[in-house]
Amino acid sequence: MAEAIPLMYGAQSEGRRDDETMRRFRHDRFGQFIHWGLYSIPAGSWNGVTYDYAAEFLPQSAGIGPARWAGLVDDFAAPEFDPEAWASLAADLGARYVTVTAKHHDGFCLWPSSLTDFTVAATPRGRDVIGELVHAYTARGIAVHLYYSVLDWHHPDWRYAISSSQDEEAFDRYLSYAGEQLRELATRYPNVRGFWFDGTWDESVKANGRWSWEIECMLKRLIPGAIVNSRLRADEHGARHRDSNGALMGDYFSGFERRLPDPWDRTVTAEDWEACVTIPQNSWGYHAGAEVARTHKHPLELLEQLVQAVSLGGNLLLNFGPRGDGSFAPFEKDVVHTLGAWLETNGACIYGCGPADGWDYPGWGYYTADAETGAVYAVVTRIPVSGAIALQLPERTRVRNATAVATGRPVPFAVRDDRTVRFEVDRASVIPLAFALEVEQRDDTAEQPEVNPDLAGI
Ligand code: FHN
Repeated sequence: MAEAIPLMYGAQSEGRRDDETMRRFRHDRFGQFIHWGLYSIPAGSWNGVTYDYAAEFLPQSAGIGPARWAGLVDDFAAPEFDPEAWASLAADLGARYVTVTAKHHDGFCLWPSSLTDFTVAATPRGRDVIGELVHAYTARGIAVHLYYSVLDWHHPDWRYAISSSQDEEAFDRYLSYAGEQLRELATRYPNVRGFWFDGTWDESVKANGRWSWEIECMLKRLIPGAIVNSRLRADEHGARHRDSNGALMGDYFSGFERRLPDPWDRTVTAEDWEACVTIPQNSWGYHAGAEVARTHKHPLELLEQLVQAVSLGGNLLLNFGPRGDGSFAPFEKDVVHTLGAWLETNGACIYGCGPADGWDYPGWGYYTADAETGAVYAVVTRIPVSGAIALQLPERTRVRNATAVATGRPVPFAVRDDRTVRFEVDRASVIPLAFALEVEQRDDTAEQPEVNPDLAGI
């Protein structure tokens, strides 16, 4: 194993955090991402042209300069913005935390920052969106993480790369601005649980690993126990997410974006991680275009992603893009109702759960296990045409009972051999079926039936 290289600005801790705040984040498993800002108003179209790319990238897609884009501030009246209704929607979804865009790449701040005029304070209603949301979500027992884009298209001192002393001076001014904004956020909203960083892929940011290290230190000093995603961090050699010795920086890996690890990839269970996913194929801000609408995932596809994430020890952050007026679109409310209803009766196999050790990926769904009790759950998301579900048991394991999580009713099963039990499921079922398995270790010293050598190895 190669000798670790000495680092000043690498990972600040080793292994999983095991404090209460991190245990809560891990237990929550399911978060709602909110992308809302000026981009939500044009929703992917500009001057009568629709751009079938992510709505929040419209300035790039349509070649709109910062001054023209800033003109949208006057249109950001958000008559339907109702923080309590947003918090109720998150609760109905079954989300246990929410991550909200305080500032996205366009630099517009959803809180009245004292460091710039480009904020909600300049909008017709001038409401402190972040402050009202933090209050409403917290009042519903929903933890809040603030999304902050280091990338800032609006700020004159932003640089994509540093290629001169002038660039360096300008970007240092920008990093000071961003650092003071983050101090401001942590000071104004001290009961947020974490910070979700984005827009850290440019050379200019990778060349400032020390700044990212200092930001992590500052936030955790201002809010003890604050949770920071790995996407903030670079080390002094420009390594991102994991330092030059491979150690995870920040508190959980946040590199799974619009994708999950393979369902059989148990390597990811070694650390905390979160995957963030969209309902359309690729738009985080609300996009009104017909082509993008055709890419919307079915709610049950999103539910399966949640179960898959939990089966591999991760969290799922599911994105919603409220419309410019502050309302949610019907397709998003469908997702809320479908996932919320399922979680209402099946949440036991999600919240507080993680990988079921020894239970390999079965193909017809996922196994999860309660991290405290060890209870094992089988969640069927791909019902075979036969309706027959075979469970390959870990060695020396016996299933004593099985019950349907949603109803608590016993579920009959047949023991096929000492490593296989078989369930019959309702082929007409149109939602994932979750079973709680009561398992015990088998005493293998007991008499084992003679194995027919002709069958050995089948
Ligand atoms: O460019 C952003 C995008 O708009 C969105 O915020 C996602 C969320 O993870 N992050 C960036 C793309 O990687």
